[in-house]
Amino acid sequence: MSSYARFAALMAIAVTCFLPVASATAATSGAFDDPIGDSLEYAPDLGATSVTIGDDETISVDTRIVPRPPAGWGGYAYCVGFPPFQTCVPADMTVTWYVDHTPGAGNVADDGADAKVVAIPRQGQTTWEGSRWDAANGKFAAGAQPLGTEDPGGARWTLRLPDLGVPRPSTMRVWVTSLYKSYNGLGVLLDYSDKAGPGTVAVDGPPASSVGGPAASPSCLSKTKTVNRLGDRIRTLRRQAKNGRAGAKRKLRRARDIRKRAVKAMKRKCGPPDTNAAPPPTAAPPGCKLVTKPVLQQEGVGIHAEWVVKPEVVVEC
Ligand SMILES: [Ca+2]
Ligand SMILES: [Ca+2]
Repeated sequence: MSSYARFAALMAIAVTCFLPVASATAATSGAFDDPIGDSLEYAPDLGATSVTIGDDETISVDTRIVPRPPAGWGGYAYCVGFPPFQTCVPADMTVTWYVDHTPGAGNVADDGADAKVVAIPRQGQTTWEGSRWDAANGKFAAGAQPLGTEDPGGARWTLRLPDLGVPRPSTMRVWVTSLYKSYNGLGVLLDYSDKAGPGTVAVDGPPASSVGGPAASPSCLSKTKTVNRLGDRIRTLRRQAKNGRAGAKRKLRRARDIRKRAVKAMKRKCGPPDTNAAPPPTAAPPGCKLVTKPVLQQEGVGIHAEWVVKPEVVVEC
């Protein structure tokens, strides 16, 4: 019990230290609070959270956190034996920020969350993951990696709004959950958590269409349409040739030649296609900047290939 008394004293100091951390009062920011002291062991104790939407399309979220024993921030759950013959078991610990920006969409089991950011502290290092709800597959799919940092009193991450699929304007709900799970030395499952929020943050306009960046040129879009139309024709002719329809083979050869030339013309108008499957960059090196540009992309392969022009974040130096 004496250790709890010490925690209570620490907690009082923590409350005094952490409560003044409030959000800036810019138009697009918000904050919500959670008491320090409602999680005294195992799960990291969440405090105040502030959310800031930058003019540069970034969202930054800062949460004050007090790590708790026995594992602190990603340490060991327990050790067996004595050094040097000691075996230590790492704790299974996460802090998850949920973002619900679109009503009626998102994961029902997570209260409608459309995106989330997870920090996984483990033995002195924190792994950061970002993901968005993929309705077609019924699961969160990995997205752009957040730029996460920690300080002695909490954790902070930054992402671009489009990386989380946040439309402008919209009203976001944000909440944080810290979880701790592990078995103790006797094989009993320890399952602890702390929850902060939700808080709401208004994301001001411009409308989503201008977030996508400049539109592709009309001639690029028209060339793309031509190539896709020829693709449709080739698929039809291929079926007809397979069924032995008279003249289909000759027409198919001709359509393929025309499509080849049309693809060349499309690439001239739209610029080189993006063949890089890597996630979009989240930060630009010094002297460069992130810009949103219409980029030619191929969806599907072989005879099912379709060309689309999509806004994409690229590094421009
Ligand atoms: Ca708390
Ligand atoms: Ca939602």
